[in-house]
Amino acid sequence: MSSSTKSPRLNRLPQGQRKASSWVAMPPIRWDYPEVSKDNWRLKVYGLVKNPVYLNWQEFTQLPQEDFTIDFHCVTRWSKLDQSFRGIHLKHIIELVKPTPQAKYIILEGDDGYTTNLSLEEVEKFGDCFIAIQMEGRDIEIKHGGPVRVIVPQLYGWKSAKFLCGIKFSATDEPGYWETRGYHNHGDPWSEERYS
Ligand SMILES: Nc1nc2c(c(=O)[nH]1)N[C@H]1C(S)=C(S)[C@@H](COP(=O)(O)O)O[C@H]1N2
Ligand SMILES: [Mo]
Repeated sequence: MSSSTKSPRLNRLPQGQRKASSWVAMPPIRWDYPEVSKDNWRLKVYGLVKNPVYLNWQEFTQLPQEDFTIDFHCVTRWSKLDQSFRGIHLKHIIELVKPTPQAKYIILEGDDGYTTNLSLEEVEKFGDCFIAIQMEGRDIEIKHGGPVRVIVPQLYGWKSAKFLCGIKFSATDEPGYWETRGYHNHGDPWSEERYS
C-alpha cells in the first residue's frame, strides 16, 4: 500500500508497531531541554523564499489555527492513535514566505540543534502537516517540544521536529540529525522505512 492512499485504512497500525495508550516523551538529543518560552521564542523562515520572516509569538499565532486529530508512529515501535492538537497548517507558512521555484526541500530546525529534512512537494501533497501549539487542549509541554513543534503524521516521529525555531527552504536535500545517523532519509511507516 502506498503512503499516498487516500481511502480510510482498516488497519491503522503499521507493520512492526504497537499501540501505546498515551503519548510517549522521547528525550531530546541534548540532555538538557532548551529554555524557550513564548516570550523569547522566534520562528525564522528563510532560504529560497521571496518573503523571509522572523515571527514572534504574537505574529505567529495570528496565522489561522485549526484542530487536528492524528496518528503518530515512532520508529522505536510505539504508535499513538487519535492524538488531538491545535496548530497552524504548514501551508499557511508556505503561502506567507512564497518559496522560489528552486526550493525543493524544507529543513526543520529545533532549538536543541536538531534538524530534519522533508520534501516540499510531499509536504504539500500530505495535506495535514502542521506546527502544533497545543496538545489535548493545553500548551505543548517542554518534554514534547514546546512552545511549538511540528507534526508530520505520515512519516515516522523523528520528522516531527520539536522546539521548532527555524524552517529553511533549500534546493538541495540536507539529511538531518537522525538521517545522518542511520535512519532512513524518507521514513514512511507504511513501507517500514526505518533505517538506511
Ligand atoms: N528538536 C527535536 N525534535 C525531535 C527530536 C529531538 O531530539 N529534538 N526527536 C524526534 C524523535 S526521534 C521523535 S520519536 C519525536 C518524539 O516526540 P515526543 O518526545 O513528543 O514523543 O520527536 C522528534 N523530534
Ligand atoms: Mo523517534
